[in-house]
Amino acid sequence: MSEPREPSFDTTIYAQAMARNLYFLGTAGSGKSTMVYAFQLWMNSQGLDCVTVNLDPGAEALLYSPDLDVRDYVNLEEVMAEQGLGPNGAQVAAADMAAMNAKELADVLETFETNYALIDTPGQIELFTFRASGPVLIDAFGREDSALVYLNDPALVKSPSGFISSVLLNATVQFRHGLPFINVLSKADLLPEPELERIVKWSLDPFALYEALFEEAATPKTLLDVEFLKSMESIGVYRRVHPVSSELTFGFEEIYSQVQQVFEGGEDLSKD
Ligand SMILES: Nc1nc2c(ncn2[C@@H]2O[C@H](COP(=O)(O)OP(=O)(O)O)[C@@H](O)[C@H]2O)c(=O)[nH]1
Ligand SMILES: [Mg+2]
Repeated sequence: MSEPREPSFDTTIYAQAMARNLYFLGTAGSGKSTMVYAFQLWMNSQGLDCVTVNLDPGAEALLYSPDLDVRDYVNLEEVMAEQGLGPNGAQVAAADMAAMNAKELADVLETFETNYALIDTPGQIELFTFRASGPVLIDAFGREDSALVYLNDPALVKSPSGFISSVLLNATVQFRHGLPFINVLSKADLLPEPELERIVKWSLDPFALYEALFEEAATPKTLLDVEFLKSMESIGVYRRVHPVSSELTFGFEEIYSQVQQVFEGGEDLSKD
């Protein structure tokens, strides 16, 4: 069994779709697919038009019915059987195959008359972020009209050092994709109110995070965490997190307002 080789992609930029593309990214299980579903319901309840796109060839049971679905182009089971790959190798090969279908997917996306495409990305963040396939799909769908919605998992950000790890990871995602970035704290319903407030405060005030780091433990690693934090702050990737619960439909107004600021400087498309 051999490691799948990354193919070379034609980097010609395809025709751009009209919709604004929101890519939901985050670690496995951070709540991307659930948020795409819940955000679509919320947008529709506000009279806002959107479509959903699934870019995860390995998605098993989705709550929403994607308007555009990569599984119609790439079948993970077939990739495993035909290429003799295990589940991880097949995910990598399938991500590359999704990118090889980028033009076809973009052509379909372009036919939707809608304002927003809510785009669900593969479970494992590295597939969309570190293989060429993510950027290839973003280009095909129209890079100009794109933003990232990054989901920070409460399981990681609830400790001060975990919060730093999450900032490092989302900084990597920001560098890799170079797109406007909306920073979400997902599954906010799982955190008691004081804990939620503490995390939001850390995201607004790095000094509060320094203090919490030293309260947590003062080890040689703490000093490293502080150095990481200082550099993230100085390069401008340290951002406020916006709590969201897909379970309780909480926080979506704020995400939508962030989206509008990214694309319109605040103008509301629903008022057209
Ligand atoms: N309590 C709670 N659970 C959530 C929320 N969003 C997602 N989940 C759960 O988290 C798990 C992973 O969600 P999923 O959307 O599949 O994550 P993905 O891998 O990032 O697409 C599932 O069991 C979801 O039911 C939320 O807002 N609140
Ligand atoms: Mg998912």
